[in-house]
Amino acid sequence: MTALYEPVTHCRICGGESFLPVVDLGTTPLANALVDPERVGEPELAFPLAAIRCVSCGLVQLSVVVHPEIMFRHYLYSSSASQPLLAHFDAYAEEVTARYASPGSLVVEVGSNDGVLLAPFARRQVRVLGIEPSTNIAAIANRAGLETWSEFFEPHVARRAVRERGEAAAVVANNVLAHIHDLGGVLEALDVLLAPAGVFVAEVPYLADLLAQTEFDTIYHEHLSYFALRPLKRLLEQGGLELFDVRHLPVHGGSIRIFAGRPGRHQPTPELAVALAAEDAAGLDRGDVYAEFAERVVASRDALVTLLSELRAAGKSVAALGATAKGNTLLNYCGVRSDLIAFVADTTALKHGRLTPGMHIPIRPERAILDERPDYTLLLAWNYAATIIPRFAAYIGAGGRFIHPMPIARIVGP
Ligand code: DWN
Ligand code: ZN
Repeated sequence: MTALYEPVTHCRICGGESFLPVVDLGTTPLANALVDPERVGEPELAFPLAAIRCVSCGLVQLSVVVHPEIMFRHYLYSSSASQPLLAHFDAYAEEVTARYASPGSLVVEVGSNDGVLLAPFARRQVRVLGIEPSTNIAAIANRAGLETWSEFFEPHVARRAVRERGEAAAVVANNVLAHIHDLGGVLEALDVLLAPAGVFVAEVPYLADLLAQTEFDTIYHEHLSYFALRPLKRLLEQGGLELFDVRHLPVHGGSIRIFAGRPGRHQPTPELAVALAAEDAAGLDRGDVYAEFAERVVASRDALVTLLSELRAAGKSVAALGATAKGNTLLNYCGVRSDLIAFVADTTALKHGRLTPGMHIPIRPERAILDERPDYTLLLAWNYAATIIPRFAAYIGAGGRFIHPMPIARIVGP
């Protein structure tokens, strides 16, 4: 791929060439391309942001693929900045170790970010290796003693891992399958890397939740695919793996953790059959389900813009919490600039002092909410509302209120 982006002409799972529209969010900058204030006059890269659905296998996907080197070589999202993820990944490592690994066996993580999951595996005496294309983020993991190769997960990287470290008892991949265009290459690499009884464990945001909760903000250029179980099952089978278990999790607005292995190695669970039946019943193959989703997206945008405009007219101050990737879809699609939101607070040091892409709202440390006490705070990290709101009891006690934007903007609080 040499151009900055390419249109999708063939489905990345089944090769189908026929697509139906799902939703069109306009042309937006990259969700994690935060702007240096000194370069604010320079043009920003912006790309079409629309989701389409493959008529043949049902995979919902973006209509374009932006070159991964542009999006992922230097990255500003660090998993460890989100405190609730630490407990999530500790429990994850516990489960995978108990079921599939033992002290000394190898666990490889694809898209291992700053090592937030490698660390709890390492604490359980498992040998770990991270594969993470972002050089700046991989360096954080390496500094912490968690060996991480700054690479995309490709067959030649898997061959090197086997040569140098041996076959893997488990390969884990969290919130990364959606970022990868060449899924066939991932399956090929897994075939190289997994031991005969090895297990592939992946977490992906679940399409059924995205649709049911109108989570349109989770659509951005990094997320090329929006997975349901049926297309995933097909993808795995094409690559010589069998889906044998699944768990539905609340993380990131609703995700699934899937388990796959070589055919016949692991008994398919009753939970998988139940989840597949529930998915079939949800109508993910029905056009009206998507048409109604697209209508709710417009209504959600209008409700947010109306609420923020009314608050401004009433002289209220408004900030936001969480300089999230999804927040930048929301702000750009809704056209929310610094006249409506004064600043965005975030725990990630790498993001401080920069401006949000497109809308150019300044990003400040999280304590700015407590220092400035805006009348209202828009939760751009709404997926963490259950932990953020109690942490800000003092802010609420002093009269501050949060706005939850999903599925439709509403003021939350006592
Ligand atoms: O797939 C992806 C997901 C998993 O993570 C990526 N492509 C990028 C990223 O998406 P996101 O930025 O929408 O994810 P989060 O996890 O909602 O980001 C949380 C952001 O909010 C971080 O920048 C940290 C910040 N934060 C905060 O300021 N206070 C988070 C919490 C929990 C908090 O209390
Ligand atoms: Zn397809």
